[in-house]
Amino acid sequence: MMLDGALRQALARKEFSLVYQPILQAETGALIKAEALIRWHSESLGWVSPDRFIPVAEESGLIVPLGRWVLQEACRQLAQWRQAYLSARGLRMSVNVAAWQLADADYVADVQAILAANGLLPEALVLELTERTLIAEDPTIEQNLSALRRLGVRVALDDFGTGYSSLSYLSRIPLDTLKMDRSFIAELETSQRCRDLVLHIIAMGRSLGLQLVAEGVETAAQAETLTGFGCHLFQGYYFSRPLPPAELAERYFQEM
Ligand code: G
Ligand code: G
Ligand code: MN
Ligand code: NA
Repeated sequence: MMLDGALRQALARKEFSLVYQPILQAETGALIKAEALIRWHSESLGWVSPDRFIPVAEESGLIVPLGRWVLQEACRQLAQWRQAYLSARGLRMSVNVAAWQLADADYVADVQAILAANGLLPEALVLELTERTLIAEDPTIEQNLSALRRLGVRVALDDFGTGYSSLSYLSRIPLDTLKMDRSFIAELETSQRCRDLVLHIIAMGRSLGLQLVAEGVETAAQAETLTGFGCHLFQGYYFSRPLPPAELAERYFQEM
């Protein structure tokens, strides 16, 4: 397959880059985290969406070296921002992680080495996993997550509420953060059932001591409703699309 072939060469050809989407505090609008999102410009295929190539990389196993590159690049960028800007000192980096990466016996050591190489404490890193990652109930995945959590790395459950939701994850997996899927946020203003659901997801998450992130916030009305419900953090086009690093720095950090 064309895509698979091009993907195999893309790392060596340096065709990948990362953009960063701000995750902001609901009350103050302060930048708390940035989510690293991969982009691929292929010499032969042009721009290819991660929705297309991430599943291919997962099938071929290429996601392991690709995911390691993402983690290295995101940590390098975070360390650079923290060094260059006072207002970036408390910033955390959120990185998407696939099941294949977490199932790798070397993953914890890899993460530790990458953090150390960039002079970052584990607390600076958030790993985003989806419910899809957890349905495997792979003991290595759960052991790695527990080990990472004990080190101080933060763990977020992404796209929460879609697909394979099981409340058992909330008791079994050492989570810090729930990211409510944008499909719920999109219906906030039009569906009373959706409003009720979001309200109760937030209440449940808060009572478990979790941080709540609303994804896909696109309007002021959504942000206002979510603030009223007690949501902690916002991510979405209303605030910012994912940005190239220089643009994020220009918008959010002051020179020292
Ligand atoms: O940024 P965008 O909406 O195009 O991302 C599409 C999908 O690709 C999202 O589900 C996102 O989680 C996923 N994705 C983006 N970057 C990465 C990455 O570095 N690793 C993994 N595993 N998934 C990613
Ligand atoms: O699955 P995950 O949450 O990791 O993917 C985040 C994806 O959501 C990114 O590809 C990003 O481009 C997209 N995204 C971020 N904010 C919004 C938004 O406000 N609306 C929509 N439709 N997509 C968004
Ligand atoms: Mn994500
Ligand atoms: Na998501």
